[in-house]
Amino acid sequence: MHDPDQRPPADRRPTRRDVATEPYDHAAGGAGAIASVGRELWRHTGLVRGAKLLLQVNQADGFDCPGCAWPDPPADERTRFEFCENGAKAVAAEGTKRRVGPDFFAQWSVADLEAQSDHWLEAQGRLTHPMVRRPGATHYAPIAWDEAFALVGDALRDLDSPDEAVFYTSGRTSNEAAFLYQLFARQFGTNNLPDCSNMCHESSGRGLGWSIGVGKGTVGLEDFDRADAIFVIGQNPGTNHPRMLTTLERAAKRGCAIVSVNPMLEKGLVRFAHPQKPLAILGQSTPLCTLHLPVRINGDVALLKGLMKVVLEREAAAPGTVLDHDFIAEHTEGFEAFRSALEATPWAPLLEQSGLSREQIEQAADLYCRSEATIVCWAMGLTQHKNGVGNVREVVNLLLLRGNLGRPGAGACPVRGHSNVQGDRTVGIVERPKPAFLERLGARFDFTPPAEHGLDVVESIHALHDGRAKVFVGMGGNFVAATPDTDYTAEALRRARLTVQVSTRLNRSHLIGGDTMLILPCLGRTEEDVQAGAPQFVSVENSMSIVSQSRGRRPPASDQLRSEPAIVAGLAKATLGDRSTVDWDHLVADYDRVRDAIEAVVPGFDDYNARVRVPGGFLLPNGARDRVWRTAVGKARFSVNRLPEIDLAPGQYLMMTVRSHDQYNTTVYGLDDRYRGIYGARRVVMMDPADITAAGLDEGRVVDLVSHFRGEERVAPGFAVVAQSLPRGCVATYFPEANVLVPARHVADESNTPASKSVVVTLRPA
Ligand SMILES: Nc1nc2c(c(=O)[nH]1)N[C@H]1C(S)=C(S)[C@@H](COP(=O)(O)OP(=O)(O)OC[C@H]3O[C@@H](n4cnc5c(=O)[nH]c(N)nc54)[C@H](O)[C@@H]3O)O[C@H]1N2
Ligand SMILES: Nc1nc2c(c(=O)[nH]1)N[C@H]1C(S)=C(S)[C@@H](COP(=O)(O)OP(=O)(O)OC[C@H]3O[C@@H](n4cnc5c(=O)[nH]c(N)nc54)[C@H](O)[C@@H]3O)O[C@H]1N2
Ligand SMILES: [Mo]
Repeated sequence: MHDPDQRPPADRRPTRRDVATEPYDHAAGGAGAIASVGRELWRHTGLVRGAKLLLQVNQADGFDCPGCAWPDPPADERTRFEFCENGAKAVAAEGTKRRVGPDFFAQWSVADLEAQSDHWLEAQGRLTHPMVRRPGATHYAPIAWDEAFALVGDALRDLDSPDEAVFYTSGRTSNEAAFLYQLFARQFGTNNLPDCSNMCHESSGRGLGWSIGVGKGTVGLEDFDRADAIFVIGQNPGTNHPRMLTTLERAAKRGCAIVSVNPMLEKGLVRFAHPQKPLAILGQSTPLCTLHLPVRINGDVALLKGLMKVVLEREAAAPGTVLDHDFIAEHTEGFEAFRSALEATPWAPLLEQSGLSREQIEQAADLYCRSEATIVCWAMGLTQHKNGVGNVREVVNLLLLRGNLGRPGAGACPVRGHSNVQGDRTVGIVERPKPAFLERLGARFDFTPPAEHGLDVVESIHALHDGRAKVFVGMGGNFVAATPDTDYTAEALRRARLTVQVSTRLNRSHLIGGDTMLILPCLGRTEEDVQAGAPQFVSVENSMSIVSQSRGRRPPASDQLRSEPAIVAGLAKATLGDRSTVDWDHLVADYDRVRDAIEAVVPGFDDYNARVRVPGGFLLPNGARDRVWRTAVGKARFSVNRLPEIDLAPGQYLMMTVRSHDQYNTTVYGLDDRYRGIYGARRVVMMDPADITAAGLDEGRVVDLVSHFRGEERVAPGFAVVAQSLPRGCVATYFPEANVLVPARHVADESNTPASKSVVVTLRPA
């Protein structure tokens, strides 16, 4: 499972590795970004073709960037260049000229492919034909679409119960495909619909749902133009949401305070030069960050509690001037219990656990108290901890104190990952569906959907491992590489009878699977989708609940490719046959019909087909934005969250797994991490220079990483030590190389999200 490019040979294990490190002292973005895009386009698409493709990104009549879920500016404010360096890499990868077809699979056995690195696999190009690896075969062989569908249908019908099948979704799937996919799974009879959200913002959904009655953010892009303070907690926008930097830059220029809470001083938040503005290339950059708080890993609850203690102290010193008493009285519940718990919390553990001084926390509190409108943004640094849901609830506590919800310039902003991960949930990709949703789905299609809750990602892994699940279908994504506990998960997938991957490019999940493995190649976002002779478009929902259309215009990578909706229809027909109350062919022949069905089932999609055609799309309703609280108590709720227990024995470190600047999740574009100044290697462990010295190590030294969980040990061999400014006791590695160290049972309370940002490790000399 390890990247063999970088794995030390077992017999001759080096003790040092050359990793070039060089401090990156330029602004983020700027000329460095342009050079990097140029290289990626050249490699995959050729410059002219690539440039044409980029002009269509995020245009009202083009396709939605397959990169992140950061919203686009209103249609009339878009420039010709609404893409970022990393979105450009994602587009280039999809538009690659390279092809992985039957010849390729005849040449390469599955075992040979397994020995290649993830980076190499993805770089081979686009999948062109349906392929099957039959039981016992060494190679994949071509298979006709109808035969492939029949194979899946037979396997599914053969199961003792529909709950023995698992239907995974990654967040690039369009609303239309996702809706059909969940309809298929539920007509088949299961709610086993795990998705990448389970590993991503599930903690946000749970925390926000409990606290404010909606599991989504409450701000729009326009709020960033009115905020006085923006907190960015546990997020690295310079790399993962580069277009957000443009928004932050605008805010910083008009004097908005920007506070970064992050163990690392992420480059993108320090200085930013807009890569599409010539002046920026000449070196004029905006200082973005007003205050950086280098919190210890998982020290956020402690920090937020400290910050709120200061807010309460300021209120006590000048009553009536700090808290929004009217808001608290009218809109919230639980304030007194929250206040007394906080007052009873001593400072010492808060300072100890956050790793910050009281002065640092007071500085942040000053900015918060002075701001009349505050937005808090966050991402994986808050969600992927045992107390991920608690982290999110503490963020809401902070916002509630000064009424920072449901008014201009203020609110909660969980910044989503995949470009349609939010939309997939909205249209029904959820393993714990609400009864009202099932009722409307059943009524629209005249059947009784299963009511029992299904399996999430981690539960699916265990079920496959135990034999409770036997068939795995992946609608996009790279399950084996993205999930925790790589060896355990790989074994789980190998125990399946059948694993099916609907994919655009080759990845590890095509090589590690069940007795029979099937690859169903699909169209990408950028490609023209024609059904029944007519071109179609799909729709997606961004991080701020705006639904808009996405239309690909390029000729497909192969004439064999089918669209995701068409593939779902094929699978459904072959599986359900006459049992189905859905006319799949009719539905999929015109995506307007799918959208009509979504409108009938999901609230907020009124006039879907008309409104999605308006440039810029439409906003879905969101109670909390209008101060309508759909919580169990009808109000927004203060919560009391325990301080996490972080017990590190001597020699142990808390490890976070993060993304480099040169990857999209499990897709590794290259081996450099420009803003962090790390070049040419990904099997590295980032440590503070003081920790390196204290441990008797030096830069370049190769160590094995050992994780510790409930007496179990997991080992990842051969990581080179690199220096990076971090709080003492905190280290960082890259996802997915380090996933082998993340125990599948080390998950967040309530959301069951793998706690991949707080893994206890020791370093062993290699
Ligand atoms: N180019 C590119 N864009 C992407 C992706 C990609 O891989 N590449 N992935 C997409 C997806 S699916 C997602 S979910 C998002 C992910 O976006 P991010 O959440 O920004 O991604 P990570 O690299 O996981 O970064 C987490 C950040 O949290 C910090 N952090 C870690 N632990 C803690 C902690 O305990 N407390 C605090 N305060 N901070 C902490 C890390 O230092 C890091 O800066 O990006 C999306 N966009
Ligand atoms: N240790 C650790 N683990 C993590 C994380 C972490 O921070 N640390 N982050 C987690 C997070 S936030 C997430 S979201 C998950 C991501 O988990 P996934 O979504 O499962 O993984 P990706 O790497 O985004 O999936 C990439 C694959 O999707 C396929 N693909 C690309 N475009 C399309 C398309 O248009 N259609 C279809 N059908 N397929 C397509 C390609 O074949 C590509 O190989 O990983 C999680 N795992
Ligand atoms: Mo994600």
